[in-house]
Amino acid sequence: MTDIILHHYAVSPFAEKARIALGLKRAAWQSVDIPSIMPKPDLMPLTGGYRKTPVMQIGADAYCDTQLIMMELERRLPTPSFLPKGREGEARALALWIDRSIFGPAVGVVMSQVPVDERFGPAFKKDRSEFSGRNFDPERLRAALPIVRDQTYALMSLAETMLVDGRPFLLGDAASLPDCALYNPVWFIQQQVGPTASPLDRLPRIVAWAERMTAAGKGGTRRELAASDALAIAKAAKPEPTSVAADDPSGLKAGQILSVTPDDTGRVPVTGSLVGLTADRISLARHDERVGDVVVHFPRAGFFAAPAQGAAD
Ligand SMILES: N[C@@H](CCC(=O)N[C@@H](CS)C(=O)NCC(=O)O)C(=O)O
Repeated sequence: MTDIILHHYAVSPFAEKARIALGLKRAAWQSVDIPSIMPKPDLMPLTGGYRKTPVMQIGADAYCDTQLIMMELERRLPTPSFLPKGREGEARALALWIDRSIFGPAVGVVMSQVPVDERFGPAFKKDRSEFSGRNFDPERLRAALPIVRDQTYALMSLAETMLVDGRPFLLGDAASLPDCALYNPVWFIQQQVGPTASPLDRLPRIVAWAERMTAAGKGGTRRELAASDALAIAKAAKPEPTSVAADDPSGLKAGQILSVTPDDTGRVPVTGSLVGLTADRISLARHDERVGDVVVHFPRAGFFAAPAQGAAD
């Protein structure tokens, strides 16, 4: 199989979701270190504008959003599986719920307590204001601590309840998609604030579960790769074949020029020619001088597709 390349940076919690998944699957993967703020000049040729972290590249295919990255990893490395038999929808829905509801307040818990400039650099606040569309103001963040801590507790305690019967992981004996999703905000609080920082001090089962996740996710081998080499790998490769479902209710057709945009943060549209469409994935072909012909894949949940004017590069 062509190598898995993860474009990411160390402190990114969504990247940690992908890294723990690669570890659980004992994958061999290559790591490209990207900036934590814009500009990201060596990522843009590959994604066509998608700026979030992480992005997974395999040859000339770029996979955006961990929702899709996890499913693609599952397809390519089916063992051990992240989708318990007969509970695939449940596993995916729970992971999406965690990503969408727990991550935000957990980030608030971190940002309201750490010295942001010192830890993430002086340009971080401006970048994240643009990224989120909300003013990343330290005073406002500090004032919100009691609220975000309370929300994080209320939401994480639902996961804590799942562990009350003694099961080692959220859906049973093996780590699955929701475990990787929950690891993201728990890891972020632990790394940035402390191993049992509030509200984790009131969630002992989650703290013990996180230790099990860390231990189980140590597999895998990581090799550093220069961004320029990753782009050269894309240029030398051909994208995987894809197809457009003719009966898709959206009415979108192969070859249509579309823009795909995340519905929440980092709303930068990516424009390309529609080459792949399934119930849960949308894929655009693009061309860039530095990478040649590439296909960028997005999940459909949480991404808007709309007809766009102009060329696909
Ligand atoms: N829904 C996305 C969320 C990714 C996300 O928000 N990542 C953060 C870092 S943890 C990000 O992109 N921050 C801005 C940046 O890295 O430029 C996913 O599942 O991958």
